[in-house]
Amino acid sequence: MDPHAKLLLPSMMCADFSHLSDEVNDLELAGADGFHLDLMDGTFVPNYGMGLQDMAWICAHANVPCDVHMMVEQPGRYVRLFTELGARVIYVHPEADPHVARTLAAIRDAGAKAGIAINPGTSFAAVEPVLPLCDYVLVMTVNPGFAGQTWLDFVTPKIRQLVAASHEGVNDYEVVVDGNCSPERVAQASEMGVKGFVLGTAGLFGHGPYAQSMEALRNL
Ligand code: S6P
Ligand code: MG
Repeated sequence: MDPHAKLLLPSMMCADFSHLSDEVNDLELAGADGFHLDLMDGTFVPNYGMGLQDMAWICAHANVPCDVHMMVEQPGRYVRLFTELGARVIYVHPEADPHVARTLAAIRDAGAKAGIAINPGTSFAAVEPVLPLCDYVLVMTVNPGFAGQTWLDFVTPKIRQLVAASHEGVNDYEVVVDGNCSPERVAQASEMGVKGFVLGTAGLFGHGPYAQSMEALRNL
């Protein structure tokens, strides 16, 4: 596989749940590299989603890996639940977990890839100590909880810092961005060295045939 290839990850909270099976098939045929599954508890973020049954169904039926983005308080409680569903990556927010180092180690111990997801207001310095424990770093470019928001420009310098530190010394992780990944933003972030893109309403859903959008994004 091309080491510079992008990871294109449809955000399934944006899918049409009245045709979930077709959505999964169509997105796979269009070249999705994995599915991004958002879990929200109504406390860490002011929204609820996705249903556990829907997440389990997608994990069981998908032919590509599933990544779980836990926007919940004390995410360590649910690591086993999602590794048992077969998640490839489990992302936890350090803002929701006073023992995030322990949780990241538990994710790896359970056989999944460990990820942190970072709120727009959380600095590079705040997560630097735990970067050696991460396989992926998910940079939120919007405040987590909702699709269809605007990219926050003040996050861009932090993306550069995280990319610069990604394969340096004891660090070995890939940077993924989540929130308003439009074709313009994907092109900019890719130029900066970002590997993965969570695709919602800005770049994939509601823009015509998935294969066409995905091919255009991949070739940017
Ligand atoms: C919610 C969640 C995200 C969204 C995605 C939507 O914060 O973590 O994964 O589903 O960001 O993308 P878009 O293009 O609608 O902003
Ligand atoms: Mg997400």
